[in-house]
Amino acid sequence: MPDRPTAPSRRAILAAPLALVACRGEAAALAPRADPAALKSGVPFPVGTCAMTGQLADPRWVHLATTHFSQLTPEWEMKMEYILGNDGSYRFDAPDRLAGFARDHGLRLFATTLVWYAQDSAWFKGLDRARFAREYDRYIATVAGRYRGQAVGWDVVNEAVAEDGDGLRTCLWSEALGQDGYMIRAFEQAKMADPEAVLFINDYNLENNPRKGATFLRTVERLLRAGAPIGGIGTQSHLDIEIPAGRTTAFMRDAAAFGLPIHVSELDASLNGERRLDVRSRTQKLAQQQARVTELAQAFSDLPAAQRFAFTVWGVRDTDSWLRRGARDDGQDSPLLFDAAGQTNPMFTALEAGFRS
Ligand code: 9MR
Repeated sequence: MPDRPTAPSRRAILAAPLALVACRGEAAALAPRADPAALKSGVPFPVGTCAMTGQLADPRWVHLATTHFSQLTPEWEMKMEYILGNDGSYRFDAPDRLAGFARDHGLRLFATTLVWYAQDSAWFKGLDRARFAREYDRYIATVAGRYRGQAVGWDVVNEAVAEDGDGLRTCLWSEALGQDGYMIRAFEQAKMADPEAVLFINDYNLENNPRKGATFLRTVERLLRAGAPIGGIGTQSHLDIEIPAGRTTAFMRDAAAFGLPIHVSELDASLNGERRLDVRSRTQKLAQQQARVTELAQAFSDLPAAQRFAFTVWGVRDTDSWLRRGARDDGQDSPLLFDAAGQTNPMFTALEAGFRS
């Protein structure tokens, strides 16, 4: 049997959630389910979520995370902001706990992130050129090396493309080591530190903004040509539910052309768009969210088996989401699979439908 199903038609993409509703009845399809079958069961690729140590003592979170998911990404405690102190010291207590939790519960560990424009360091800024490069290498070698044999993959470079998709971001790392240079170097160092891990370049808005998606893929091509050992493509998929049908499928097709494994690395789908005057009902927005999530899951499921690295949802319950913290939190947004009480949202059913179609 071929492992590559034929690509779904645009009509099938549009019809999928509707068909589901027709089959099961609208109320049944959308009603919260307290104890649904495990999301990961019967899905032929790892289904991930993210975690922070603060959640490990919450039995409801642990139940949901270990029942429905088979892979875990530390949400922030394996990043430089946690590991590297202002004096250049390293700390690994929290990331080690998360790695231990994954191991103890039979979950694959995926690690993020080694180099990110958004996380630089006052300590690095004080170093002369030669020391900067040495410490950059040492950071990657130490951190990636520590989880060698545990982490199946790393986001080596995160969010390198400019917000509007016009070129690359300038950051502490690019200024010291060159625009492509800092990325190539990071991949080379990570490869030496953990030769078995799949090394990802990861970014967001790649489907939401086709210009950014194209710049990202051109960057991947250029870095591969320069010899960077990129092993996979990460598309975060913080979905804009307003994008037209077909856009996510188109990006997935373009990304798949490299033949590399693909990771949907941080799916969430906020109900809050940019519209200034939005009179749509919550039901309408949820339907739009479901359609886009089903499309993404279907586009991923349609990849050749060897390219389906994992599909990760960025949090468990709505209230676990970064979108429900601080100034962003409107108390209403529902960007994830489970509500605050741990019952399924319609998005759960939409994801199931995409995985199984
Ligand atoms: O959800 C993450 C949040 O808890 C952290 O405070 C923040 C900074 O580390 O990162 C958030 O995750 C981001 C991810 O690492 C990269 N893409 C965007 C995510 C949401 O901001």
